[in-house]
Amino acid sequence: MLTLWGRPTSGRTQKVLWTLAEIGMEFNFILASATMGPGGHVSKGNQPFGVVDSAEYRAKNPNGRVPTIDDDGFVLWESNSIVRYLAMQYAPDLLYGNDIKTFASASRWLDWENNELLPPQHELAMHLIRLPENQRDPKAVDHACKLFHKSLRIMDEQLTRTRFICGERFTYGDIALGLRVHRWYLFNLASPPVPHVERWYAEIKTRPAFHKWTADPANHLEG
Ligand SMILES: N[C@@H](CCC(=O)N[C@@H](CS)C(=O)NCC(=O)O)C(=O)O
Repeated sequence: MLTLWGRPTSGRTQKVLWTLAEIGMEFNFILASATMGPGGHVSKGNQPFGVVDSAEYRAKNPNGRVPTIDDDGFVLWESNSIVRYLAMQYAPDLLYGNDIKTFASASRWLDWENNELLPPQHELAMHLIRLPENQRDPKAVDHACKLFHKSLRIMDEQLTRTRFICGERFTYGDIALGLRVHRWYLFNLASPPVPHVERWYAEIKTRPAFHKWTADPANHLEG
């Protein structure tokens, strides 16, 4: 059976959890982190889940980061690569229509999420939730909001033309963006008007797989 190391509050782990839920795969989930634990972030004095500093884990993932998977002896780290591996190995029809151009298009949005949405959203999580209040910086929040708004507008423009981010079918690209947009709306910040993103988000939220790990606000707002 596949084993996943990570934590549900990690956006990168969430990409893998949602993908596994779409595929409908059983797996072992081992909670692992150097920065967060059951009580929240270590900066508030909480104990981390650990595991990532052990020699056994470092032999699998020398970065000591999450997520990592072990699929019957095949070990893989880097969240985007894990999502692409799972899609190709277990659900090419469901996650990219078994079509190379659709695969590449979804891969592009997955990388875009990593490059454009993740960095400002990480800043927001730190300065709104995870850091102790006296270490939070409202300027960092403002700056991150501006960057996130710019990306939301880019998504909105794409979604004026297509039902999902890569066209008329759901792909693994929608998983990465869906997770970030869900977290964004849970932060309850002022948003630019993005009616096509809202229409798409409403549809994404009807997927049963979204409800398995991603929907729960605790996985986004606890820290
Ligand atoms: N590029 C790597 C980055 C991995 C990474 O930085 N993961 C974060 C969680 S989202 C992490 O391990 N944080 C420290 C920890 O939880 O110990 C990936 O996408 O998998």
